[in-house]
Amino acid sequence: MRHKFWETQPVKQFKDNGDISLPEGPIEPPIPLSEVKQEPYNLPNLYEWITCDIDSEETRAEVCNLLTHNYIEDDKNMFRFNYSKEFLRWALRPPGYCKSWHIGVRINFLCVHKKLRSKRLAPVMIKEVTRRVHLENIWQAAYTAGVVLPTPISSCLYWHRSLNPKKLIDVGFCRLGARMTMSRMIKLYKLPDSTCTPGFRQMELHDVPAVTQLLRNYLNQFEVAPDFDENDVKHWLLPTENVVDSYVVESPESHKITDFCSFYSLPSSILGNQKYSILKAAYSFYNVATKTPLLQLMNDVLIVANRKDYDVFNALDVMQNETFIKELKFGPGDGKLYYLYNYWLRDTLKPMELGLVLL
Ligand code: NHW
Ligand code: MG
Repeated sequence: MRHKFWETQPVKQFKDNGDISLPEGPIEPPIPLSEVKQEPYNLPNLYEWITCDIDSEETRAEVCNLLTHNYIEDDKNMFRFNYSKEFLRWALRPPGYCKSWHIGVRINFLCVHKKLRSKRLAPVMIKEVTRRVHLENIWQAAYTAGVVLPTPISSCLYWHRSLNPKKLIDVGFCRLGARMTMSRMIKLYKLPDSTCTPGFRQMELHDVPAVTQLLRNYLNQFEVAPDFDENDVKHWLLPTENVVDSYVVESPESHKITDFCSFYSLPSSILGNQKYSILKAAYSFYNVATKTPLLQLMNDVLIVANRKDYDVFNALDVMQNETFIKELKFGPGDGKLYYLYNYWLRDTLKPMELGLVLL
């Protein structure tokens, strides 16, 4: 398959895959900022660039509305991600973000949506955001997509743990298998009311240094992972109601933080169901177990998510997630592909070699 746009970009091309003569690292070196194109890319007539002010309640609502009606759907178009305004505030304003990277396109009076597909607008938007990132002297990026582009560094799979099997079946998220009844299904996925690990509690502000240490030590072992400092941990992991939730295990004896787990909250709209309109989904984020077995820690997170009324708990097969996925009754779902922009990695990575979760 030809990729008219991606073949012109500094990303690993399919034809070079596995070429051992190429050095790992950046594909194109940085250039002086004065040589980065200073004017925005041209848009077709009647379209104009805008910078979305994510701090403004009104703009946030507009972006939220655009995504709610036009963002990612599953293969069968039964569900569509429904990012909340609070989630967008969190996802789009991490430490080091620049306002100018929140680009939007408007046509006169009308907001961009489904009707503007297949007009080669995506390449211009990607080039424009790349140009603005270059102007901040940043030359690499990581991204994920459901579609195959040149060239994934890894292909991962989503796994789903039913918490509310009745609703999941009602909305068509899963089906009753052969020789399975609703009541057996409900029993199969039933979880206890309270967590079992002593010292398991929600993360608090004063845990930030300890959690940062735990995470840094843990993420070190992966081929691709974020390099979190305390500021990042505070932003990405400190609990925010209905956005992100984190738990620690504080040793009852030493009061040391020995384990950590987290999930983010990303509901989906249920398309065309009479009874339900929203699927409440939790997504496994970063988990570090040094003392508590990971399986037990994750079982406790499932208990918490279930208590908070999530319908399903999702996890990618990244990091050490494979070690609990089967045992904790997750079932397989869609794939998610990971990519790097302007960085050559010789070999494709196994999901377990990835230490990065993107929203
Ligand atoms: S992935 C989610 C992407 N969004 C959705 O799936 C929502 C629903 N779909 C759409 O809105 C998570 C449209 O279908 C989109 C494409 C806008 C996806 N990534 O305008 P045209 C992210 O957000 C290529 C990258 O005609 P369209 C991560 C496609 O292969 N490229 O298509 C985003 C073709 O190029 P080719 C994608 O359907 C990371 C060209 O776009 C893509 O109207 C972005 C066609 O354009 C995708 N998901 O609009 C990269 N989907 O070469 C960041 C299609 O094959 C890179 N395409 O001819 C790093 C930037 C920063 C660098 C800093 C140094
Ligand atoms: Mg387009």
